[in-house]
Amino acid sequence: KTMRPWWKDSTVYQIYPASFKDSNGDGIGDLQGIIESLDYIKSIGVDVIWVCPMYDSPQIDMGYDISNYEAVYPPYGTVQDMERLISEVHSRGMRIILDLVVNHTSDQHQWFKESRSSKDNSKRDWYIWKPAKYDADGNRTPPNNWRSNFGGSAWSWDEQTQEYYLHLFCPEQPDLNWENETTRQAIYHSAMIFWLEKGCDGFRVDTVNMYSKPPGLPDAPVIDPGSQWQEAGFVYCNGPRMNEYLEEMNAILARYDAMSVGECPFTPDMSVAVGYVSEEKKRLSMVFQFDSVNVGMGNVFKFQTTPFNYKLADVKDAINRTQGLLIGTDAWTTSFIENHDQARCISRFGDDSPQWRERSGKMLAMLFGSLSGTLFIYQGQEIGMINMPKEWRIEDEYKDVDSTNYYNMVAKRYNNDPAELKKAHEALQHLARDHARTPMQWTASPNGGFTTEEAKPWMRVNTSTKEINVAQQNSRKDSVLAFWRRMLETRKTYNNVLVHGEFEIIDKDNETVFSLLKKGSEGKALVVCNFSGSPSQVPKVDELDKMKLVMSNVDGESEALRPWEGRIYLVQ
Ligand code: TEU
Ligand code: CA
Repeated sequence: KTMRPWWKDSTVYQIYPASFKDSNGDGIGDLQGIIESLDYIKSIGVDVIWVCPMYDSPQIDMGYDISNYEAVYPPYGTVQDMERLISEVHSRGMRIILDLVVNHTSDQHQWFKESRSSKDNSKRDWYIWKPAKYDADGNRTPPNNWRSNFGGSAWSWDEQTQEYYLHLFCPEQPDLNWENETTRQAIYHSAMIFWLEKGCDGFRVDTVNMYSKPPGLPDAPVIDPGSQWQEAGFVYCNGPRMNEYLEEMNAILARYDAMSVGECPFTPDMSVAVGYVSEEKKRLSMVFQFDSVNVGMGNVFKFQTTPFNYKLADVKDAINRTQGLLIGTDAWTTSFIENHDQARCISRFGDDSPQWRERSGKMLAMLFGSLSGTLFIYQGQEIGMINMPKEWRIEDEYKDVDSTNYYNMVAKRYNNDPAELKKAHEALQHLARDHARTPMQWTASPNGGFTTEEAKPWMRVNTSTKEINVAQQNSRKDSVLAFWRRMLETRKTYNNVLVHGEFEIIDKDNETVFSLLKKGSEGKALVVCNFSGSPSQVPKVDELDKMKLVMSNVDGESEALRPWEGRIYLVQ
């Protein structure tokens, strides 16, 4: 057997600590809750867990605003609990990766407090400070027109020192200045080495391609003439020093045989992505590209879209691009369709009505479980959790700053115009990050077994927990959970085809059936997925008669594909 890095053949299970399992009845998930659930996680058949930020934080952006890399957010537990979690994961033969959030810190981090204290503080240059500009009327304006990811200008004015600082996300998330060598070393020691020394096996690297900013911080092209602030992702991502920074980080990770998976938005140029994950270049183990999860999102604002306005061809193109990264290169990639920033895939790409939600969920499991690269699944995806009920209120049942900022922006911009507000609400019902963040559904009881029945969960439990929950699915052979377990076994059995095979779309113009071939060193697979609520035909494939059906999400034989049916055929 060839020596392959351990992370290539792994499946990763992502945990969102606030919403996974509350062990002490305060309504907030915690590390002890994760520890108590490790046998369940192991039973799914995954190899690695990824824990979203559990660091100390004011929680403006759910822990992606870190005030101390070397401490745990007290409601989640302590550093000692993390040490226990790491050793409990290892003793079960699994690995654990943490979130590395180092494009920015919280404004409550000691580093930023010092940086903002005066212009001549020794940490002033650890963040990105610029003087104001003035328009023709003498009004103060930010250094450029960049829009923050959560709306508004990406710059905030600091009264005390009379300069602007950059924040690509919330004002409470100031961007670190990676050009400062001392800052980089501090980041590496506090955010990486501290946890690697404790035994963590690598990192999911947040916004990995934003650290190096373009020289001169040029304006973004105007695509939203109605606003001062413009989407600037294509301007500030993948700056000139990215490769250098990644090589520095990788040198540290290599000492610990640790993996890295970098989040890589705004990277349409595949050669840039390949440059990050080429084995020879030694920069990152793999990246998350956004092609698939962005399907159906608007260009100016991601929420500016009509729900379901995408075509199956868009999904095919997206997967074709990201799988294509492996062809003829020494690169590695990922397969995923959910995470804590995305709505539930059944509600977006399947059919979440009671009639079809399990079947379409299994079909999506089959599609993404058949792609090459390291597979990532998000908590609740394995039981087919769906979006929050439509009638939930933006005012209090949606919690994410991304959702509420967008809704408030629309209200202001269109003077509370009911038609515009309705459109925004519908987009949020479809795409908000909140849908992924409702508590994990363990049982059929009103709080879903996430916390005690007396407790008030920090976010309301989806009422679907009555029908969609771990307890019920554990005892059913035909559940989504049972299907995922079989899928992950099949992925291991046919590893050379499903994990490492070469991807090819066939019957590309078919508007209802997604058909793909995977060619591995020891065989070939045909995967067909019927993306519709009506019967469809299996495409004509040369060797179909020689292939054997290894998996289907519908019982019994049938020539035609039944609604939302998926099948995997194999020749060896
Ligand atoms: O996300 C970064 C990112 O590029 C997005 O997908 C982001 O969610 C979107 O632009 C919001 O409209 C990462 C984290 O995954 C996310 O949860 C954090 O909010 C963000 O970084 C800031 O740390
Ligand atoms: Ca708790």
